[in-house]
Amino acid sequence: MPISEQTVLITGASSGIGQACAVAFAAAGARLLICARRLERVEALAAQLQAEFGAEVFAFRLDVRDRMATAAALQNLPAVWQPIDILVNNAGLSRGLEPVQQGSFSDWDEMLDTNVKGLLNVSRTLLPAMIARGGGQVINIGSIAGHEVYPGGAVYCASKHAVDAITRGLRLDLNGTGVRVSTIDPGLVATEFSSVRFHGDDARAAKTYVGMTPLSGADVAATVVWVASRPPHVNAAEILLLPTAQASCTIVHRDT
Ligand code: NDP
Ligand code: 8X3
Repeated sequence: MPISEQTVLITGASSGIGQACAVAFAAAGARLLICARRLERVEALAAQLQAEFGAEVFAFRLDVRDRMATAAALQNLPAVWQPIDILVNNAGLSRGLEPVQQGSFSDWDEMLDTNVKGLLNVSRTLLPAMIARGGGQVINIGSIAGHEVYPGGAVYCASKHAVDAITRGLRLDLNGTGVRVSTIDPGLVATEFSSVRFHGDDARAAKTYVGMTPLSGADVAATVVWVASRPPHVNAAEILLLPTAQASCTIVHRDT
């Protein structure tokens, strides 16, 4: 089915990669469900996409950590917004860069509750309907941090290793159902990610991208749309998407 005939749900659409995915899917003609905690941002994005592309967009507030509210919101979507063909599990964050022995329990809870349990909360709610229809697609936004571990990143990396394990486990559990499961695993992407990691210290966040050209949200979004537009018998299961200047989590060439 062409993208223009599909309904796509994107979590974490208020910023960065999720916002860029909304733009890319709207440009491709998809119907869009966009959500995040910052309702005013997703509502403004919906208005922009309607004006720019004539897109049909429904924006709503969702905190993926809240299991009951997530199930209620997704199960009570207006009938015209069912079925959902493609789920982009993008909502996620890092907090802190301290070694484990100095780490913050609340930072750990936030990362694990969002990146791991939040992704499961949304997927668990939407998968039964996809299975019943005999098709659908889950595209997880993993990370290079799901392939490697770096100093100070133990818990964030653990959360993205968990996304990798869940992606592979889902492919086993869903085999034969017609539902495709993919992960797109970016390296450095210039978004609000580092500002969030450093609790709003934007000067420190900016240093993450000094002297190199990171990926943009649009670079990742183009890959998400490419994965979503493969024919039904093709599953682009896993893509590691890096800036050319990045060879590993810690080996990044900088012109400084
Ligand atoms: P941003 O901070 O720009 O965007 C993160 C998005 O996640 C926001 O829309 C935010 O919305 C949403 N979000 C966070 N917590 C929740 C929650 N509890 N419930 C619902 N939505 C939530 O960062 P990115 O765009 O970079 O991050 C998107 C994904 O990409 C994440 O999973 C991240 O781990 C991954 N990633 C990022 C990389 C990078 O270098 N930037 C590299 C590899 C992967 P709101 O605050 O409004 O809820
Ligand atoms: C984000 C990439 O290397 O900052 O997932 O952890 S990294």
